[in-house]
Amino acid sequence: MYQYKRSSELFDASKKYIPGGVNSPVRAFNSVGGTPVFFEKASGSVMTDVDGNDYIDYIGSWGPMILGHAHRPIIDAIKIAVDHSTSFGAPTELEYKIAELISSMAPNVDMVRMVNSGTEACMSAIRVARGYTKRDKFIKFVGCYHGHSDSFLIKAGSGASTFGEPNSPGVTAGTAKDTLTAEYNDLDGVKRLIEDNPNEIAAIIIEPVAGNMGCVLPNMDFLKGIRQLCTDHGILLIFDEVMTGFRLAPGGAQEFLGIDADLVTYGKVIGGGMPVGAYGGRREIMEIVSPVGPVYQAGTLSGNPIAMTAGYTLLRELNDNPNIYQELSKKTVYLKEGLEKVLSESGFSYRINSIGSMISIFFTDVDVVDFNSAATANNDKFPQFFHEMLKRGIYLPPSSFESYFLSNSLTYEQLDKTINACRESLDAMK
Ligand code: KE4
Repeated sequence: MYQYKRSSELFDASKKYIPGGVNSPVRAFNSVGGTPVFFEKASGSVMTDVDGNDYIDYIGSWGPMILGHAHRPIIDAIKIAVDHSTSFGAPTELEYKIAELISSMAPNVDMVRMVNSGTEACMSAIRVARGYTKRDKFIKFVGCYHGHSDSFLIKAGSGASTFGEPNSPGVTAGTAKDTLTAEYNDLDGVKRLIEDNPNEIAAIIIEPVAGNMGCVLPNMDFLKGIRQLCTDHGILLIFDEVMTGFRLAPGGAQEFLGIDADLVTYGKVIGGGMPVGAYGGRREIMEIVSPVGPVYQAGTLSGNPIAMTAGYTLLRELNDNPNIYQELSKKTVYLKEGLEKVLSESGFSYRINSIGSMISIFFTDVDVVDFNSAATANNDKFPQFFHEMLKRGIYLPPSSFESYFLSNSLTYEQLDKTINACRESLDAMK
């Protein structure tokens, strides 16, 4: 039987020095209740907590661990790099090599700038779009999360929506006025915003596959529609691929869905678990970024050699072995079919959305296509399910507004264990 004695002790101790005892809100288990599990180590698809309990991991550090934790080639490469200093604050050959590799993998990315988080990537992309178009406003979608920069905390998804404070204190009215919001998959809503704000909108930023309201798929006519609207109105289409980049395909959602973006933001996989974000796009746009152009953006640790080593090692393996994506997709389909079977026999209302190696279970009887439908699943069923799975050694994201991420280190035996744990958990919930 799982016990969380040491996690509880550490949680109590941490709350004295860290707000909520965590360095990112979703980790506090506010949405599911109970004590967050503190971890000590992980390898492949198994994480071990401070009480010695093992879990099959479906968070993967929120996306980076696409080939599993402590992936040996990454660890070995970092061990070599770290002996040559942990930071130079000056250009290195590796930064050129990873930029060249990203440009070869991602469509429409002639140039890329490294930053240190997905938030930094998205806020920088908005600034570039504003500088390039000389317009102030941008459109985002309710339930999409682009990091915690002020202009995004307007009906944000992910932690903010779970947190119940869609408009975070500290965001000024002056900032909020330039952020327009539409419903995901609602093309008419976007058209109305463009008509109501003629020649004022610099960008539309979107998660091409949403992961911050749970996994929500785009209607392809919607996605093609906003692409066309952007082209017609001189608006830059920004794909926030912090989750989908290098996960759905080597070329991310642009390749997987066949839609061209004007700017793309990255995070998570690109750093192999180290703090890395990036934004990139066509040369004509990216050359307005300092020091070539006037749009300023900078970072002490941007392109950090250890982070670049981890990211480059991972991206090179993904690029050299595209069969990984088929293997990941097969495992995700296998898991989804297994979960469908046990959920369909459980008597509980549910939906499962999945694409590539992203998947989410929603305890609702409506199709989940946007934030409002996702919110119908934010009920007492998910917390019960989460904890029943946790004590059976399955570690899911602690919120119904999150996508699960599969890693290619998952075995079919672990997938079967997950499906069986789901069956037992649903039985225990009756
Ligand atoms: P970071 O600043 O957390 O590296 O990236 C922000 C971000 C931007 N865009 C998308 C699509 C994202 O999913 C994220 C961050 N994702 C969350 C998971 N929902 C990170 C987990 C957390 O906030 O602790």
